[in-house]
Amino acid sequence: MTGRDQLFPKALHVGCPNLGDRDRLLARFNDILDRRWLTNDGMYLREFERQVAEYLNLKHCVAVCNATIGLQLAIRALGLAGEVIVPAFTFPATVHALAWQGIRPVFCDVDPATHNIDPAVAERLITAETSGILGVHLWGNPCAVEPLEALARQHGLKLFFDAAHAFGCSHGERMIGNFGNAEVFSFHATKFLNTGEGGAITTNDDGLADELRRLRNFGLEEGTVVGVGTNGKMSEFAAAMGVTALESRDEFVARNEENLTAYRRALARTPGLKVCFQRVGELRNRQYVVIEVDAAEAGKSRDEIVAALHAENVLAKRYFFPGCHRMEPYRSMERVRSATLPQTEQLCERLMQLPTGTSVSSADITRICDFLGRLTSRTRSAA
Ligand code: T4K
Repeated sequence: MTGRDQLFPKALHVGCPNLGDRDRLLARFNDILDRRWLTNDGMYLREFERQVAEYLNLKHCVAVCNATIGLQLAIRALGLAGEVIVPAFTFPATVHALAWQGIRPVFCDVDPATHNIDPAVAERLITAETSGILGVHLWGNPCAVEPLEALARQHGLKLFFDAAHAFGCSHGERMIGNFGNAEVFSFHATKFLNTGEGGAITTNDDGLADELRRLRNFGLEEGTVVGVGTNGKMSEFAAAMGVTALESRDEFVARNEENLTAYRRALARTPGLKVCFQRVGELRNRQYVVIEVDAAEAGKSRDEIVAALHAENVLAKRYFFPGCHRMEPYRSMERVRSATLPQTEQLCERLMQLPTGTSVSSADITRICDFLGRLTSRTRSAA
């Protein structure tokens, strides 16, 4: 550091956890200790799964230790093989889950309006080797679900979604969690609703849910191993955090909405910085404040702005840079080397995320945005 005062003496993080009521959480932790039942299909696990299924209005919630394992279980339970079409504009976990199961990811470009997989491009990527499509509801915005469902039906493909960002979001009349063959949520500490580490697979398919429960628990069915399995279980402590966080979910969303509105207002006159995604008549959790930087207008690149924010202890993120197609082992794969993903490239270069959640106040946002205003106007007046 330079020795001068930073804008924030204590760092402001993207992804600082939202916490439910501490007293109720500690009472539940005590209850778990008193019962001496810490994991393996415990009372809190069952209650968390029941509440999630009820909230999302679906048949089965299979809670797991994280979304990455959840994706792997879904891939295996759906019997995927060969190639799966997936966006490169996502967190590496989405793609690693495929590769971990021996599947070749085929990267599909995204729609710049939603940042999600473009069904028209996906259609052109289907080959005899394709077994499925894995969409990502990035930032909690639903994928183009209906065109993807039509595509999957037409070509006999499995369709499932990485819904890591989309807990509490809806599409049309239905909650995310109900689409495709299965959907996978993350309850990692940085997510809108968290269990420390955690995730869940949701489905309305009874047979698939049974298989997922077996795979999660070493392939055991009523005490007998009936096939290969792994350990994907969620502990009672994580489930109790989930139950407690669910009680505060409306408060979390309200804070995120307020914060987003504050950013929108404060940045309205800052050229080159666009707050993405307007209000829509559907539920959104607003877990991420996504800013698109137009370097020509702002007079500074996205990376320069992020570096300037970091110097002030505002730990903005560059999700998702670089795209998965630019990482090993994917970038050396033949089909990836020849792929062109112009929209993905643009977004990887232009997006940044600013802090939000219950630990961020409107006064914090005013200071961040005033700083951004000064930063960009300084550049413009110097030009
Ligand atoms: N699919 C998608 C689309 C995803 O975005 C993710 C995860 C997954 C699948 C896989 O889900 P899980 O298997 O994790 O359930 C973070 C998270 O670790 C990752 O879960 C998340 N996506 C990704 C978008 O963000 P990093 O590498 O940015 O983590 P890190 O350690 O830099 O933390 C982010 C910020 O949060 C930091 O500024 C510090 C702050 N933070 C973090 C933790 C853990 C806190 O303030 N408190 C905390 O406890 O990946």
